[in-house]
Amino acid sequence: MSDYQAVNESRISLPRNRRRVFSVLSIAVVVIIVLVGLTVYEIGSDPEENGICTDCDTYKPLKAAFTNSLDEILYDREYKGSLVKKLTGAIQIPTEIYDNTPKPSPDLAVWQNFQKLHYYLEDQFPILYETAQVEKVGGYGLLYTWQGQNSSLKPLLLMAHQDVVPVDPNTVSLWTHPPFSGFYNETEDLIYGRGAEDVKRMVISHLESAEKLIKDGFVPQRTVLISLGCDEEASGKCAKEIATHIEKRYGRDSIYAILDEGGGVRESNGSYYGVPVTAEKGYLDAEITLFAPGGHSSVPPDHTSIGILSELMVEIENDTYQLQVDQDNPALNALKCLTKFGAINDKQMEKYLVGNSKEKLESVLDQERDFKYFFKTSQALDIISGGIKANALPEMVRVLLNNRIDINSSVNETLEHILHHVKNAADKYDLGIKILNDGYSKEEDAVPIKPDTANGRFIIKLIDPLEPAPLSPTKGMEAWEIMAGTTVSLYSEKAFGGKNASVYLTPSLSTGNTDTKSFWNLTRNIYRYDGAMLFPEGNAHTVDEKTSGVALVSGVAFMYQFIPNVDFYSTEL
Ligand SMILES: *[C@@H]1O[C@H](CO)[C@@H](O)[C@H](O)[C@H]1NC(C)=O
Ligand SMILES: *[C@@H]1O[C@H](CO)[C@@H](O)[C@H](O)[C@H]1NC(C)=O
Ligand SMILES: *[C@@H]1O[C@H](CO)[C@@H](O)[C@H](O)[C@H]1NC(C)=O
Ligand SMILES: *[C@@H]1O[C@H](CO)[C@@H](O)[C@H](O)[C@H]1NC(C)=O
Ligand SMILES: *[C@@H]1O[C@H](CO)[C@@H](O)[C@H](O)[C@H]1NC(C)=O
Ligand SMILES: *[C@@H]1O[C@H](CO)[C@@H](O)[C@H](O)[C@H]1NC(C)=O
Ligand SMILES: *[C@@H]1O[C@H](CO)[C@@H](O)[C@H](O)[C@H]1NC(C)=O
Ligand SMILES: CC(=O)N[C@H]1CO[C@H](CO)[C@@H](O)[C@@H]1O
Ligand SMILES: [Zn+2]
Repeated sequence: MSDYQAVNESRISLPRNRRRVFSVLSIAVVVIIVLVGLTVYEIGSDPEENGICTDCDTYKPLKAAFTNSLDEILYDREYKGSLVKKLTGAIQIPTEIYDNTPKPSPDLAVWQNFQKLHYYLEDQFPILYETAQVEKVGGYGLLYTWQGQNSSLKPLLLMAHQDVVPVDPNTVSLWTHPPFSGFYNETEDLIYGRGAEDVKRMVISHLESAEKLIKDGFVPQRTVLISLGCDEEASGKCAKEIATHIEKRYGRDSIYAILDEGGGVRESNGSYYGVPVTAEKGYLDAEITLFAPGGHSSVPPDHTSIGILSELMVEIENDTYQLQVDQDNPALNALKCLTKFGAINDKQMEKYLVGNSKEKLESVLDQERDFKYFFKTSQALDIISGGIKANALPEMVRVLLNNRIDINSSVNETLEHILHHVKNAADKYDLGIKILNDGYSKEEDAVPIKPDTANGRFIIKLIDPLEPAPLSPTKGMEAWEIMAGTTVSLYSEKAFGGKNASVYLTPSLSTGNTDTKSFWNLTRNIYRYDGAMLFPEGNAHTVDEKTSGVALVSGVAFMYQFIPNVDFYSTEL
């Protein structure tokens, strides 16, 4: 998953944070008892849980609509070996993407790797390639259309991305196994390599589940689309073109549901926790540049451009965003479950999560760096440059402020917050202000806020502004219920050993963004979830990235059940 859309800047390794977040959140649990009803299942509440953190749900298993190969997928050693081979082969093709990778072109080595991957996938999934239409979109993006029988039903869309973050050449020697060797240690059941977890495992599991279903004679009513972006870890342009293509073909609001990378299933203390991500924060990089007259530094003004910008930065950092706990925030759900099951041993927070003092809860959460940014906008000064010579006054100084926008806020509100401080500085030092919106690079296109003066001007450039994602529907909504019921059925009855384990689901929030940011026009039912058993120490984006054989087979098993279950249980067009 990517964290980041800004161009030309070094990446922040969000997925590492995010893993940590998941590793905490995904232990979140739920308790509400299932009432068996006339429909597939219904949700009720467990009276015993009154007074404890209860924002956790358990669902009745959906009887699998199609199970021909489920046991083979989960338990056949030979099958697993062949599946692992498919993944390691994909890892061996280094589809690295850089922030400054040029546009897709067959002449460039970086893109030739994507072409290699395409040939490889065609070779590995012959039945799917025979059955589905496979289109190249947005350069090296792939869109598979596995046509359903009934074209009046909205297609189901599975997403993943082919690209991986680059391996820093200085770290190659630190890897237990070379990053593009795709080494599988059967004793550990671990597959090593860049992309193992983020997210070639899902590329393989999407394609494999379709391949296997077709081979087993399953014919979908609802068309199944699989979208594989080619630059999710950079700008996500590839997936954006796929989204536009789908919208042109099927129209707005034309997709039944989307499943993409994000959350999975965790095992803890003998129970299983499914954590679909139903919310993503917004994003804004504000590049603030101060231009001021140069001159000899032996006769300086009292405050050079560097001094003025420094003061501004101190002011901005001193004014953090207000934390607000909104009942609709899925992170609240997750935290309640988490605390209840002892994954966070924070008695004070638990007390206020259960209690009804919103202010106390907010003030307690605001002390916790691991959790507070689920409930407020973050701001981080990440890049700085300016000044070129010891005896010359700096004519230009620039800083980049990275913001992750609270799901209850907006790009506008974030910009107003920044602008407030820039205005104060501009007033104090008599400077002009202009705002340069995303997509424009020329200063003459900038929106003037305050006229330039002889002292200089601020230019605030907005890079890749993105509003917070719409919240995806959860409890009681058909697509969620099918996803939840399939998870419960898989983990309580089949994986691993059919132990009648307890299975809980909680929605969750991500502080980073996935390719789904370009797909909001197509459906509200966007779930960043693949039903696979997560490998918590997956090390995405860093040294020794790895996934487990269990994650791989469980992901295939989930999709192998989910696709037919959607066909069988959905009633919405
Ligand atoms: C397609 O699905 C709709 C909705 O379930 C149904 O009314 C219609 O009869 C189906 N058409 C075919 C050809 O099966
Ligand atoms: C596989 O993992 C086991 C257990 O960690 C280890 O002892 C063994 O050396 C590993 N094999 C290889 C080839 O790395
Ligand atoms: C930080 O903000 C507080 C008010 O929120 C103010 O009292 C304090 O002086 C500020 N400090 C600086 C260094 O601006
Ligand atoms: C783990 O499960 C056992 C048995 O179900 C239970 O008694 C115990 O409280 C659980 N531990 C935690 C931390 O939830
Ligand atoms: C934010 O929105 C308000 C209300 O629509 C508008 O007046 C204002 O100009 C916007 N701010 C910026 C910086 O665009
Ligand atoms: C599974 O567990 C539930 C309670 O958690 C129990 O009611 C049910 O009888 C169990 N089923 C089997 C087959 O053990
Ligand atoms: C979504 O729809 C809006 C309004 O029609 C359009 O401007 C936008 O480009 C669409 N988004 C994508 C990613 O195609
Ligand atoms: C934009 C938005 O969703 N605003 C909401 C933020 O939260 C407050 C209080 O919970 C709501 O009143 C706003 O509508
Ligand atoms: Zn990814």
